[in-house]
Amino acid sequence: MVWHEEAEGVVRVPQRQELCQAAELPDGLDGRVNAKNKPVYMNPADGASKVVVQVPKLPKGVVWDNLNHVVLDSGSGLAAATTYLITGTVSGDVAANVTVTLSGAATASTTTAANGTYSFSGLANGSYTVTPSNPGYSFTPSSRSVNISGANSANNNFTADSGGFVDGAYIVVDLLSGAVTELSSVPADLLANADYKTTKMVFRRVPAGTFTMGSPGDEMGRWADREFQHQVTLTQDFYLGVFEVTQAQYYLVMGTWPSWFNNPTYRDTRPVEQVSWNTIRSGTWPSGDPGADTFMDKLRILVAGYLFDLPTEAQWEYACRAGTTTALNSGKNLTNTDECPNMAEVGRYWYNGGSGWTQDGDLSVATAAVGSYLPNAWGLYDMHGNVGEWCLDWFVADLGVDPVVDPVGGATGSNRASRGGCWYDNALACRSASRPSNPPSNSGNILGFRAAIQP
Ligand SMILES: [Ca+2]
Repeated sequence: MVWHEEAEGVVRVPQRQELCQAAELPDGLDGRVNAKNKPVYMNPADGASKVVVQVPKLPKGVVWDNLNHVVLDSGSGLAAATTYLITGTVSGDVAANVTVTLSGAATASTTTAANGTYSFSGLANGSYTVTPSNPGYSFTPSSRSVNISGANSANNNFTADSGGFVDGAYIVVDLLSGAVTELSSVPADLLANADYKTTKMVFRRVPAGTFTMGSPGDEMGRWADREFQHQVTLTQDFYLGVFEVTQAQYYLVMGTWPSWFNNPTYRDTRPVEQVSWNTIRSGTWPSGDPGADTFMDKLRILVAGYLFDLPTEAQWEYACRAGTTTALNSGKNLTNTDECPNMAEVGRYWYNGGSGWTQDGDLSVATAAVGSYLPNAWGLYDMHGNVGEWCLDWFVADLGVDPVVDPVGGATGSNRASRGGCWYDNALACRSASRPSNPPSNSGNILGFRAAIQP
């Protein structure tokens, strides 16, 4: 008697029917049971070849589990099952793409499927802990202890709670009056009303949380010596502009039009560029307020009571990713390091208008009007491409692999981090993990910024 077994001692028969007992299944055959309770084994690579066999009773010691798999145990007299499954579901405010980690007798990590299900297989008897995590969400229970002792463990379920974050919390600053409006959801006319790109600034609350900064070793186009993956915990909520700061917004704060792409017909909703770190922030960092007469200093004076500043580099990547672990915050990876249709969806870069750049050009070339491409899951636009975005940090190439809390960059340095790539870049430079930097006095037409409100 030969059983079709997988490595973990589980026979997969996807209907709760009786088990084929005597058939030896050729390699590569998958099984199902037809309406007459007869299993039909069909080679997925060759739908025409099938084998029909008889269905006897389940023998002693063979049981169905909750996944309609047949499990052999030691009482069967057959091959003993030596490994097991832990399965469950995440539901509530988020289900798909939640990270679930396993610790204890073995360690592993997976992500939930579109319907929230997850599974760990190949587990020996022992004690395990299962913990879900997703930026911005809490889970009930926060973890589960699972003891595996001769059987699979199913229904290890969790409920996710956004804490209201899905509905968001927004701050709208009116640059003409200095008035601030706090909203529980994004303005319905965010894209249709040009005020939000000219006379007002819209900030979204970004929740405290933990994420993996850097790129996996197999990410196409990665910068291997400066994208080491490491866990970053941000302990405090902050706010981040949903758009890059535009030329009109910059004018209302600073009274100047410094940008290279300065055609008056198109300039208002374009991101400001040719602005150095020293001009917009200056002062000292990793601690200290913006310098006098910088953009951030003047904005703090115009709108009192809020700590307007640049984001730290870790805040920037956390917000850019919005829970994704892929090269782009759409959940997609690159298909080509240079010209890539997935990049073309999420921002202006060389191959969807950048290469046609002229100083007097319209919005179809060089920089795009902010908000012209798909936002990420947290409603932030142009994190990929358009203009590179200054961050607070002194740039440090090697951020290491150890977990860190509220990182603020190097104590000193020669360059400040400037993230996200720009209209002049190819796709690889615009990835979530890509880490350009520039001297703080640089003010090229590829560099702009996005304002944050620090806690
Ligand atoms: Ca950008």
